[in-house]
Order: sequence, then C-alpha cells, then structure tokens
Amino acid sequence: MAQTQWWQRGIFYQVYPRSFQDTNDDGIGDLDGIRARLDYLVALGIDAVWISPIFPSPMADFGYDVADYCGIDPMFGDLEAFDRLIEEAHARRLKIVLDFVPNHTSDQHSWFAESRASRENPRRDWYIWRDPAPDGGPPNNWMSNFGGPAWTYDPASGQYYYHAFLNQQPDLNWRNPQVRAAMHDVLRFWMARGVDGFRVDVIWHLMKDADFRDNPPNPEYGPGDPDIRRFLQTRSTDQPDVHAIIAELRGVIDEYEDRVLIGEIYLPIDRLVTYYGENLEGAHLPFNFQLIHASWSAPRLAELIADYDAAVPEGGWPNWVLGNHDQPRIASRIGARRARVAAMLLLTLRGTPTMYYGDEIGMENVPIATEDAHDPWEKNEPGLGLGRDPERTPMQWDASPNAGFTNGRPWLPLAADFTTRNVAVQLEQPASLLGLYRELIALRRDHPVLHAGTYRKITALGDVLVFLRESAEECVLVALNLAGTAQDDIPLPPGTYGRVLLSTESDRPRQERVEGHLSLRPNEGVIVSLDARG
Ligand code: TEU
Ligand code: CA
Repeated sequence: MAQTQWWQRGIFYQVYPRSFQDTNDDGIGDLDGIRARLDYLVALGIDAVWISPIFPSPMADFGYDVADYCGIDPMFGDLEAFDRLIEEAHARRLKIVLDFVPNHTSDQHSWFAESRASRENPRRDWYIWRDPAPDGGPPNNWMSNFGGPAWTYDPASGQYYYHAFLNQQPDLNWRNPQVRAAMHDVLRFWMARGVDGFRVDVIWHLMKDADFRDNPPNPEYGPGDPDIRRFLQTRSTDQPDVHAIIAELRGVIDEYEDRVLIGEIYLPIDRLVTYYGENLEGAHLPFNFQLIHASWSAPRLAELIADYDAAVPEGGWPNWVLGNHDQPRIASRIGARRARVAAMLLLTLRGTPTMYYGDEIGMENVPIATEDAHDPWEKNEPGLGLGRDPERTPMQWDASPNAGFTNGRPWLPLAADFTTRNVAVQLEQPASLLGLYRELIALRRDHPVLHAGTYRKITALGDVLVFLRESAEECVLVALNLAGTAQDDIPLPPGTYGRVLLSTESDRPRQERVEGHLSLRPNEGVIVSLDARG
C-alpha cells in the first residue's frame, strides 16, 4: 500500500457554524462554541473539520457573501478566537479546513463598492460588467441559481453586473490577473495562520464563456422546477479554461506542506473527474455528490459506485459525501432505518468520507414555513421546497432547553424530537446511530483495508449491495440490505469463510462465523472479514 496523506486516510466533518454551539446567548453558533465541542469530535473519531464561512458578511446568503476575506465576522468571534480554535484543534490532532468563496463577494465588499463607483475605476474589471442587450434587457439569458436573471442593472453606470447567485453576490472576474493574485494572497493568509486546507465554493463556476453566449434551453425543464433549470449551464459554468485557474490555486496550496484542496462541484461523473486536473494538478478532492442524488436501491447504487470508481483517474483519490448544508438530511431522504445502512456505506466505500454535522445522530429536516424562512432561495422562489433551512437547524446536544445549543433564542427552531434524539442520549446507547458511527469510524481506522484497499463490486443481489475491499493484508466483504425484508442467500466468494466485524444490528454477535451464505435482516448491513477456507 502506497503511503497515504491525512486527507486520504481521514474523515471530514462539516460544521455549519451558525448551528453548532452558541457561547454568548445570541442564538447563533460561534467559534468558541466549535472549540468547546472539539472533544466530542475527537470521541466521534473524525480527523478534519470543515467550517462553512465565518468571514465578515452581511449574511444575505449566510456567509457565502463575503465582505472581507481576511477577517472573522463578529457574530462568530475574532481572529484571536480563530487562533485559539486552530491551536486547540491541532493539539487534538484535528485538522481545520475553511470554506473559500472565490466565485463571488458580497456587494458590501470594498472591492465591489469601488468597482461599481464608475466605469473608469481601477477595480471596474474586478467584476463582470456588460452593456445591456439592444432592447435594454440583460446581456444574455443566464439565470441566477436563486431565481430570476443573473444580471442586475446599475443605473449610475448604465451596465449590468453578473451574479450567479443573489444580486448581493456579484461574481468576481477571474480573467483579471489582479483578482487572481489577491485571492491567492487570501489562501496564504489563512495557511500561514495554520489552516489545513480549503473547501472551494462553486469551483466549477469560476470561469464563464469569454463571449457570454446564451445558455441552451433545458429540454427537461418543467413546472415546479426552479428558474436555474430553465437552461443548461453550459456557457456559464464548467468552462475548459477553469482548469488553469484551479491549477494556480493548487500551486498556492502546494507552497505549504500537507494542505488539502477540495472543490465543490455539482456535475455528472464524467465532467466531475476532470477537476482532478489532466495531470492531477487540480483539486485533491472534487466533492462527489453521487450519494446525495442517488435513488437508494442496490442496483442503482452498485452502478453509480462502479461508474465513479472507474472514472477516478489513475493517482486521483475518490471521496464520498452523504449530506451538506444545501441538501435535505440523509435521514429524511431515506428514512431512519436505512440511514444506518447509509452510514456503513459511507464509511466502507473506497475514498475519503465527508459527514455533515448532526447526521451522526440521525437529525432530520425540520419543517420551516415559508413565512419563517431565512434562506434567500426559499424567499425568492417560495413553496417549491427549495429552502435549505430545514437541514441547518441547531445541533441537538442534550435534553436541556434548546438542546444545549444556546441559552438564547435559537436562530432556527430545534427539531421537535431533540429531548430524545440528541448526543447525550446516544452516547449512552451503544445501539444508537451515534454508537454505530463511532464503531464504524474506529473500524475504518483499525482496518487500513477500509481506507486504502481496492474496491471490487460483487453484485447487487435483489436489493442487497455487496462489495469487497481488498489489500495484500486483508479482504473485507460489505453486504447492505436496502430492503425491508430479510435476505437469506447472500453467497460468500467461493473458498472463503467470514467473521462478522460489525453489523448495523447491534445484537448480532461479533466474530460470528459465516460459511457459504450470509443472512441479513431487513435493512441490515454487515462488514465481514474474509479468509480462505483451510
Ligand atoms: O452552493 C452551490 C450550489 O450550487 C447550490 O446553490 C446548490 O445548487 C443548491 O444549494 C441546491 O443543491 C454553494 C454553497 O454551498 C451554498 O450554500 C451557497 O448558497 C452557494 O454556493 C453560493 O455561494
Ligand atoms: Ca453566538
């Protein structure tokens, strides 16, 4: 087995800082709160914490509208609080990964204030300004991801500026070398402070068609779809020249030792894997969201896992994401029972796993009425179920008021079930989802084959997904029953017998010997160590 990097062996855990832990009773999580919970993360067994944006921001998109890349929003703390967090995390051998949002700034960023001041301003070209179409309308048909046209008219200077997201999030012009240099310095600023890497927001958006040609219509667009689905984003995103930009970012990352570059990319597999770079000079980990969009059946999962595993280029490292702050909770997508099987899948697949805070205790979407929505997407395109507040609710720590998240009024409501579904309760119950996550993580650490071995698809037998992880030292079989009925006839590979290392059903005996066939209960997943029959 070749020497692996920490970001290949390890497990990433996303913290949405507003909702993790509040320490000053304003109802919003903060950096001191994350620091106060580091021991929990150590006990869970994760290796790296990715923190969604904590920079000064008017919070039009909850921090994804950055007004100063080299500061901390007072809501979250200050640079001293950040340094304390880094220091205490590193003392526990935890890595800290920040969210870098290079595609757009806040409209309150001083760069944009200068840029919009006049056509002659030296920073005019730092953003994307275009003349109106002949009829006075927007320069082309590009739509905003959060509804409506992606162009906003500036009457003072008579031009439109481009924003792939809110009009409070103007896109930077990455063709401008000054923009690139300024943003490279931002990465250096944080790495010099000890940051271990970055998750790069919408990295596939950074370059747009140089001629700003229209996007083609999307033949699949239909009623109930958000505006962004009207057109295929073939001109506004995923341009061939983005890879040179990313290679430059990677060059900056590589100026420091042991840092990681993760790219957020929503694209089909064949496009996604181009973000490793032709010669692996791109992102270390282009986020793989296949499990988020998959229909949860064994044949479908077997197919997409095989497709992805085969598409990752030689020398590139795979990764898997089960949830994030933009997507419905996994427990709500597939149900509580199968969330246990999903945990086993995430932690036994080949590739770095990324977990989303609260998924380890089975947190579910919390219904938020449109009139109570915070998420601008829900406000702009109400009632389509697009809102992302439900998966951003406060972490459920214990049964005390507000789940131990805050002594104030939480910015989003707590789940109704927090007195029974919380960290404190589940830490006491080995059979809980949290108990299972901890065992899976420990197993992944103790059995290097689970993070470093090859992947071999065996088959999808009915609704049972079966695969092997293999290395020179060990061979492990994973069998996941996605059906609500028992499955009795899962054959072991010829000439082998197995010992059960772990089951999602806590009362299944460890080290149970299996010969010939494996029996699974409804929604049961097992990890079996295989040996040759002597
Ligand atoms: O998300 C990018 C993105 O494409 C999302 O709009 C996604 O498509 C949507 O949420 C539904 O899947 C990133 C951030 O993760 C998100 O929170 C930000 O709002 C967005 O970029 C703008 O920075
Ligand atoms: Ca706070």
